[in-house]
Amino acid sequence: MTQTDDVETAVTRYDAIIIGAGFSGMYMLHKLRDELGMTVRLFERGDGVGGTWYWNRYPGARCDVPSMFYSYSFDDDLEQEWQWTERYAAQPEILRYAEHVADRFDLTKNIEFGRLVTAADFDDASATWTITTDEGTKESARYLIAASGPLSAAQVPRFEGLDDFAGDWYHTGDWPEEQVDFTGKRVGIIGTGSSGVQSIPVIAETAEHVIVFQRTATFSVPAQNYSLTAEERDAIKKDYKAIRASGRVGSGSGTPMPAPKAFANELSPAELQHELDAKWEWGGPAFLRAFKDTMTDRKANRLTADYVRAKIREIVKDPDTAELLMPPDYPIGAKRLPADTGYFETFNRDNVRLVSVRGTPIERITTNGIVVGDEEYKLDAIVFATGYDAVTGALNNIRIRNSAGELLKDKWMNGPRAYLGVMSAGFPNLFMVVGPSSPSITTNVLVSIEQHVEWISEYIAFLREHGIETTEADLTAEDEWVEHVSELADGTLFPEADSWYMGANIPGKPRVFLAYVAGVGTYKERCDAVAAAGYTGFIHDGEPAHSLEDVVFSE
Ligand code: N01
Repeated sequence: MTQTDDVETAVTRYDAIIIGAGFSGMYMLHKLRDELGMTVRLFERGDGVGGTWYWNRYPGARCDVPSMFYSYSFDDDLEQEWQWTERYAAQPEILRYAEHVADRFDLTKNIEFGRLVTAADFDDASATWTITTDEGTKESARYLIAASGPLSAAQVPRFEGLDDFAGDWYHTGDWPEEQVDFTGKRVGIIGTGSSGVQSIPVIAETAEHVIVFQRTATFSVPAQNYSLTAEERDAIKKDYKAIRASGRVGSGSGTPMPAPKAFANELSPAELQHELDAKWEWGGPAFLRAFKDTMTDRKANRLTADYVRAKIREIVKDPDTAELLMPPDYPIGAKRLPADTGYFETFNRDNVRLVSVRGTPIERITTNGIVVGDEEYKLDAIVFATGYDAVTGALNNIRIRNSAGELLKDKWMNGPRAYLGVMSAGFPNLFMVVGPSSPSITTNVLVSIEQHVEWISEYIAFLREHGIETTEADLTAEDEWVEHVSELADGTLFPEADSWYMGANIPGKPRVFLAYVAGVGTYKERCDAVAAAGYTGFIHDGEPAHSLEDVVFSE
């Protein structure tokens, strides 16, 4: 039932409020409203659906998971009717897909666009969350679902003088809706992660001059993108369920791709070369699966990294530029590996210059451009491809407070803590989709989103059926989960790089690995076992849901 309370500030009560109309929020809305018959309101700061694909309109933006699998699987008709045109769709096509889904399931009637949720407060007595929006309006619900996205809080470094810059500046993750024309302009691009790697080659095609300010040289592999034929699409669609399922088993990322055949030390030099060549030709993140131990063994990883370094030397004609582009000695893949189209080749263009800001950081921004060391680089526009306050940023930007007045942000001061990555102890009835310490960011996120949404909505159905008003994570279960997630990460090379996976890109952010790395299949088994045992590790209306002894996390 939806009702309006007759209180000072009108508060509309829903069964659930969802924050964010990206792929997580849209599916959650569909599930709760259409399958559980709940009253639901979704708040979205943008003026349309699509989440990350709404904001990331920068030139060259496209996914790095094959689109046939970077798409929902929950509806047979939807998956059969949509015709992806490229192996890796570009942003406009992915956004059209999100809009199509919104139309198909009539989602927008329950979405308030252009409304930023600024605060959320839980009241124990009524077991409700009340959210406040940037317009000062308040609405409440039994459940609050944070579908605010792991990569949505854009990070613009606070360079002195930015406000004085006379040209235009942009962040790749907050790109304007209207087309930006760089024709005839001198463009400075800061950042060489995935967004920089995708945008630099495309911007260089029209700009008069591009200056790339690189702090850490990146590894990158060719996406090997191509147009899909009807035959290719049909072949997958004929067997869609089984092919998708093959990507979800065991330690999978959720994307069907060729499995590594062997550990690196089991292969001869010729076999090593052959495996790396094959994965380079295959394209994209599969490159990290040349060997079974690429992400766990330093030697296997170095072989993989050196292969890319050799490719850079081969592609980039000017030896000094090639040396500057050489990634330093962090494990390949420990920072998210970009998939590019002509990235290294772009540095052979006459209108592209690479400036290393590793030893000599950007000093300040002036009216005319960027100052590094003694030189002022004159620019008409600056593109910040400087990334995100990942995973926790969007949540921490909302003042989330429990009945005792404690803030989630304070609880997470030394790193995020969440049981199964879905709920944080002390914050009842607040579910997170692809939250910290879930597989999300290291997987095909669409697969992780579907699993989370389905698990959470089944849990909510269970709570409603059993007349349970509040659920919250048990602190012991949460501690054990966080420790388990951290042990898994410590068994890999991920913690060895200063990456956003580790929170290392944000000054002052605690260094904690933000994801569960044992794969979507194993994670799903864990979540399903918890559900089957009666939601062990959660507290229902103040009572433990089940004995914690039923939950075993260690392998
Ligand atoms: O951000 P990043 P991103 N001075 O954090 C540099 C997803 N994504 O937006 O490495 C100078 O990776 C920073 O330097 P350093 C994907 O998961 C996917 O590119 O910290 N430089 C780095 O080079 C990805 O991983 C796709 O030393 C500064 C860059 O900015 C995630 O989003 C496409 C600086 C930031 O790289 C984030 O990628 C795009 C400073 N003060 C994004 N501060 C697909 O392909 C930062 N940098 C699907």
